Amino acid sequence: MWPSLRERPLGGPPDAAVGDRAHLQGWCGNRIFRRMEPFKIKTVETIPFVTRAERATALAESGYNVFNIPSRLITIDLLTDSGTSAMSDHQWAALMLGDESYAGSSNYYRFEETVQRITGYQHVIPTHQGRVAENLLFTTVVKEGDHVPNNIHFDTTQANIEHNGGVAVNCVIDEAYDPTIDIPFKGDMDIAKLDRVLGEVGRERIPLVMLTITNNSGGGQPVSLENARQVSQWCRKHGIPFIYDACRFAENAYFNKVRGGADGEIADIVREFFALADGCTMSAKKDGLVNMGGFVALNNDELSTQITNMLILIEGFPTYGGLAGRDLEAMAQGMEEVLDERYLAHRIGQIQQFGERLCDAGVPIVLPVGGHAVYLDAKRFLPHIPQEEFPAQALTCALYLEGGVRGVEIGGLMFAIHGEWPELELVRLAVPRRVYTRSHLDYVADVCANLYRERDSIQGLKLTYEAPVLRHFTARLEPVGAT
Ligand code: P61
Repeated sequence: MWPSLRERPLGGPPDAAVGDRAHLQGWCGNRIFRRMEPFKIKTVETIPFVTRAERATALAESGYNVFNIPSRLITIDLLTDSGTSAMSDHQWAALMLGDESYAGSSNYYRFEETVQRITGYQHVIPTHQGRVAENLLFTTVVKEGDHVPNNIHFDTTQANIEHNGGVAVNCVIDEAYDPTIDIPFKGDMDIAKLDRVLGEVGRERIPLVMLTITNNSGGGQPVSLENARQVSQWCRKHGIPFIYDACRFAENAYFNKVRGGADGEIADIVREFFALADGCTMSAKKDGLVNMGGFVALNNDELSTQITNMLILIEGFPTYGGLAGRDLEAMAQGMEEVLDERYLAHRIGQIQQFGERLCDAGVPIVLPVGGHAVYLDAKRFLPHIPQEEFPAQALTCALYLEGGVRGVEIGGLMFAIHGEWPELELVRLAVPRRVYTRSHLDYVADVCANLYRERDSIQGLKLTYEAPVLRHFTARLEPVGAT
């Protein structure tokens, strides 16, 4: 049976130094990393504090779009977990090993060997971030009218597919669209929906199937190993390539260990996942634990050659791909560190606790708590704001005004394109890796709780400017009734 939020196992290896092994495996090992960071802090960065009046001015000047607010005016920045990690001492040391040769940098070979070992894929093509990996893949394989299924496409994959004339189709299980349904693997793909796409457009129109681990747009929810197996079998049966969007592959593997999807070492679970597919795109700004970096990894020789040729055109030579040699070294180190089970136990535990605090205050969030973020459910938080008035964006702005907290809207502003509104109106509070402590997140939970008590005073927004693609980055809005 799936236990209640608080009773849920968080996992984490037993700590031999602390004593009785059986006892530790029972509950103490879990609790250690739930309560305590498995790292010490070597460098600190001062947090900005700004007055409410300054925040109100910043918000109005930003066009009610927190992307336009300078970071010096943000107290706790939960806009994204992407590129915002703190690097370890070993990663900073790795930077000193940078070999900035144009061709054949030794850092590339370490990076290549690391990715090959972790994923099992043969060809490793470095890019400066995830969307370039997507761009390279989709410009090579997607033709006008092609359909690309995914559990839920992230906005950059969707935009890159559409930019090439393709159609991005979301095939996640129905439960993913109900924030109140609490099941362990809410990122799973619905195989019947894959069958439906196949029936409608035919095999020739599906150049690949993607699976996003964890499913960012649906609440950071994990995909089970069993589901990945089913997707793999489906793809093999129909001769369609299977590619992961692997940004949070280690968090996904850890969830499988603690929620009952898989056993063994994290590295082995990761390998088992990757072995089911033909390749992946990766933004290493997440589970690569670096501030910049990404890659495409593939087994197919011909596709890799085509992508490499494209890489030379838009990013750089195949042994650096838009990155400095030192960045490749730090990325290789980060890819190793993220597999540490103690690190993952703390990471997932920290976010789980953050979610529990919000639940205790009655704040509506997406259940279960995902891997890299807590998602506020704006439809339930602000039922008085209709979807056309961007409730999740209104809540994002209100959080900034209330406590200098920056989240990101994942709702109509991001996804209502071509006149269709998404099912979910969420505010994602994404937690950077190894950056904030529990007390920072307690502060954010208090800000959310205060705001929830005053929710009736929050007003909807209307657009005053929108760009044709990925409009949420640069959109400008104003409160309804402002003019
Ligand atoms: C994020 F507001 N994610 O979650 P790149 N796939 C997946 C991602 O989560 C992802 C990429 C591909 C970000 C950054 C971000 O509108 C936004 O390295 C599952 O960012 O190119 C990125 O990787 C792309 C935030 C991206 C946004 C777009 O915060």
